[in-house]
Amino acid sequence: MFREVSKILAKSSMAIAFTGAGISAESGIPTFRGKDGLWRKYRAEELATPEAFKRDPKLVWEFYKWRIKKILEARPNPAHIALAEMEKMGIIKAVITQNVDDLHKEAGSINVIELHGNIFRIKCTSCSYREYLKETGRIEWLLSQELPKCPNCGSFLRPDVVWFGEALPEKELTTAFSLAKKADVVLVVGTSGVVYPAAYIPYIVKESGGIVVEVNIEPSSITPIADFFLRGKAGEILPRLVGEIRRYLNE
Ligand code: BV8
Ligand code: ZN
Repeated sequence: MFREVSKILAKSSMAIAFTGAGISAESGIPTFRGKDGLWRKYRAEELATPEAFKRDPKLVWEFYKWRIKKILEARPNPAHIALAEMEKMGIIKAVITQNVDDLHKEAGSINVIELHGNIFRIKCTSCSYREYLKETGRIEWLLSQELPKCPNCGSFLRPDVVWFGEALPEKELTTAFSLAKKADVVLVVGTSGVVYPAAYIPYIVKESGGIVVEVNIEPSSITPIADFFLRGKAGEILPRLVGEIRRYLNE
């Protein structure tokens, strides 16, 4: 199975990756629906919504500050690094991710499409103010705030991520869908495939005649349409794939 998948990836002309929370699990970041996917007694779905923010912005900010701190302690794991390798080898043309943890870019991936935003970006709830905290160096400031306010207009700031019930960013979504239409292979890594419209990506590849390769520790909603299901941890499977591809290319 590994050899066959490596050959398919090595010979592909337009392979893309589609990733979810599972690819960051081995970096110590809790997934959404796994057993560790809880924060206090809440599920992310209850807190990652505009209604929750309206009702209790302090609680929602506590949740996001907790996640920022977890992500700051995290490093890209061998799975993120393997995908960056595959991009360098000219195999993976883009990583389309549902994750907001910045770890694909930290691992060296260049062409990363963030469908659900980025936890290190904040935006104003009223004016167009937006800030990437890693650029402005204000992460510590943010973590010290109970209710961060816009420096422009004084309104509440919020994480620049897509909450449930909110539309995905137009540009990223259209780019992701058009890449999926052209892709001859999609490497689906660490996603339960339940969140839409992101979860359409593998279906679009399939419908356009592409091959679906899934890497997950257990079957997901995508598995029924997967041509190959590599069961296991992404941090173990992806580096093995890179090794196999290297061997195949050097034959
Ligand atoms: C929209 C950012 C419309 C925030 C996220 C009913 C009511 C209300 C809404 C809906 C509904 N039915 C459908 C919807 C739509 C809704 C949706 O799909 N809900 C689902 C839950 C049913 N979608 C939306 O609301 C979207 N917006 O539809 O708007 C609209 C349109 C136009 C105009 C206005 C409005 C917005 C969805 C985006 C939500 N934001 N994140 C934040 O992060 O704080 S989603 C969140 O879930 C994360 O992005 C996460 O990545 C994503 C998906 O989850 P997964 O990544 O798959 O993670 P999960 O934990 O589920 O799975 C982990 C997998 O990894 C597992 O399979 C596990 O086995 C595997 N794994 C674990 N360890 C490993 C591993 N695999 C490999 N190796 C390992 N080591
Ligand atoms: Zn403002």
